[in-house]
Amino acid sequence: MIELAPGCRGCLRFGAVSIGAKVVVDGGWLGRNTCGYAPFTVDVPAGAGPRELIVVADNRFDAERTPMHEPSFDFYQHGGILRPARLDHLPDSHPSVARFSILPTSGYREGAVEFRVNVDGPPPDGHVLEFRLDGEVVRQVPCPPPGEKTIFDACVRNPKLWSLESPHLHEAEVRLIAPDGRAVDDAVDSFGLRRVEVIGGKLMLNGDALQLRGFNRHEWHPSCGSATSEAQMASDLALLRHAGCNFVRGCHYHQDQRFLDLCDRMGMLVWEENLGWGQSEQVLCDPNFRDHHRQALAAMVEASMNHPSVILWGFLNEGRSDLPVTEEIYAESFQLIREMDPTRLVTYATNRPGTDRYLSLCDIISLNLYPGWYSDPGHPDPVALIAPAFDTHLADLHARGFADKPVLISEIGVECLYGWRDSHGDFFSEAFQARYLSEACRAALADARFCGIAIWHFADTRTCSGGFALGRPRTFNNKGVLDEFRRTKEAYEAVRKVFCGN
Ligand code: ADA
Repeated sequence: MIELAPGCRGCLRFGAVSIGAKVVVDGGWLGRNTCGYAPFTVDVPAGAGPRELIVVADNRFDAERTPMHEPSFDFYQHGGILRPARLDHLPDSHPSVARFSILPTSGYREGAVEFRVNVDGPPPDGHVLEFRLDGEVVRQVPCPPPGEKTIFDACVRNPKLWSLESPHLHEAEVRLIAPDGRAVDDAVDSFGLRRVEVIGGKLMLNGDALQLRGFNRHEWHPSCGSATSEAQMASDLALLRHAGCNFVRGCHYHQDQRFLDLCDRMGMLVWEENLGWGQSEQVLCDPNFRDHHRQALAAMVEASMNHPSVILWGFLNEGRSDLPVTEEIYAESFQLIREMDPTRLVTYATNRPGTDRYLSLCDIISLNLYPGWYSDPGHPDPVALIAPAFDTHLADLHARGFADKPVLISEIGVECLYGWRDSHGDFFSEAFQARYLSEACRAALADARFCGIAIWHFADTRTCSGGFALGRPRTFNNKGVLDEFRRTKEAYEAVRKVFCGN
């Protein structure tokens, strides 16, 4: 049951309901969602007394209704309410703040930021928007009509940079003031003054060269599936930090806002990407899929825009970026992100760099490589293939005119079964994975042409069943350096040594 305060309409804000969701209040259908990881909102009209709220979470795959999800993705897509939901009580006879973003601009060192605000609800009638930075009023402007955006620059009075060593957060607030001087709505968020950019082929944070050391991480734990607790997130982040990481790729979907809050506070950099995993040519060219993809992409950028930890936006992991017919979805996705947020870098992870057609659109080139694991069967020493594979790809990218783009190893890894040892240190053993990842990290970090590495992956996760499972013992993706209970494999310590330089 829900009950709105007298004189209020409601806005239900869902973090994620999977796979598809319908929201019904008092028997009336008010909204739906078709991407199980994307945040969404549902407006609830004013009404007195307790109301029945039903959230129908439908875990069936349906290519028409929920085309973002496919049963063959290499991670288990649970049904249900995965992330927190809340009900905002909004004044029924006044406009309210629908969205607000605050982005550091080129004068970030001096505290320069750009505010953007949208309101919704009834049209304003003498209402004013008041902006505060760290509690001080910086501006008052007439409230725009619903659907129109107010954009303006402001400056933090005592700016402190957000950095890895000192992730300082400032606070922004927007108040909607009625003609009688009462604040009828407000929105508060934290933000960081920092700049991520590419200069001369180098990835830079606040003007300093940045080398990313990190892991890909799925939101998954055996005790709660993808509905992980904040405590679990914090403990995962502590393990990442202990391993010397400054970066996590949130594969392969929208990140939980609580996770991003934790990353903001600890100075952990994040790649956030739209739901996607190896979509085929048919899917990428389907107008229905493209619509859903666009909506989910916009929902991601809108939800996470204020987090200083997010430095990279991504989408369509390992999609068919090697085909001329998929140009539209790649071009429109880059365009949409850059229109919404011109301050961050945009990329996608490719597993076909040699024939990829859209790398010129990327700010950084991201390679998913598995030398010696998915290639060269029977090679006597797969680990010896890593450095030459890196060199070959870099030489190829250079020859194709991409010398000005930083290159990230966005995935590399091998399967390892927790506790498995054999006298040869063979495939699936802890010793093999440790040797392989140690060499991958060494080779990537030693080469200045790479801006970093994100290992595949942090912890073992349940994957889909069916044909795929034959190559996935236990129906798990076992390439974690931790098992699913976060017990460390040998590789965790091996990677830590390289990342921490000891
Ligand atoms: C791909 C994919 C990952 C995972 C990995 C693997 O690179 O992006 O999600 O499936 O391969 O383990 O094979």
